[in-house]
Amino acid sequence: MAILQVLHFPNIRLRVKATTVNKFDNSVRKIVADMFETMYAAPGIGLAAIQVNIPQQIIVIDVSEKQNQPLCLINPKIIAKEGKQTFEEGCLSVPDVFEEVERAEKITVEALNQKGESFTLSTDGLLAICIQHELDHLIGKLFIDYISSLKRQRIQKKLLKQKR
Ligand code: GNR
Ligand code: NI
Repeated sequence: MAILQVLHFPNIRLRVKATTVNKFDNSVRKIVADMFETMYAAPGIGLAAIQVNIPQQIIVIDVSEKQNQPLCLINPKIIAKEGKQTFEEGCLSVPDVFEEVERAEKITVEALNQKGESFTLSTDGLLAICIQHELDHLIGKLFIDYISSLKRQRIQKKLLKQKR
């Protein structure tokens, strides 16, 4: 296993669209294992492969307090949404920035697990927020895209300054 480097905004690699996974071989298992290790080490409650420069539709999540409920979603699709909730979100790719984002309250998502088996999950609360945040990553979208462009520009300035 290995801890992978997480890309930071405004890296353009965070803006690519992930491709679907068609083969469930050792290389996918290795990516998933490394992503879990990277997410737990960060620590974070979710990670999309895009964030570690792997543009494939792979997500790992664990919103449990004890960080002992790993969830892997491959080629995920939201098939139902209901209601609205607002939460102050953060992102490993936008360090030290927290902003309120409005998302669906309840969702139903269809995905494949690491073995390539299909499953459906209906959920709400933080898990629903996290899944929606991660699905956005798969289409090159970040939570700061929901805030004003002025605020986003300020964040970009700050992060570029830190990088030097
Ligand atoms: O660790 C994370 N915390 C978090 C908090 C509120 C809303 C979403 C998240 S996901 C984030 C990890 C991450 O960047 N995943 O892409
Ligand atoms: Ni994120």
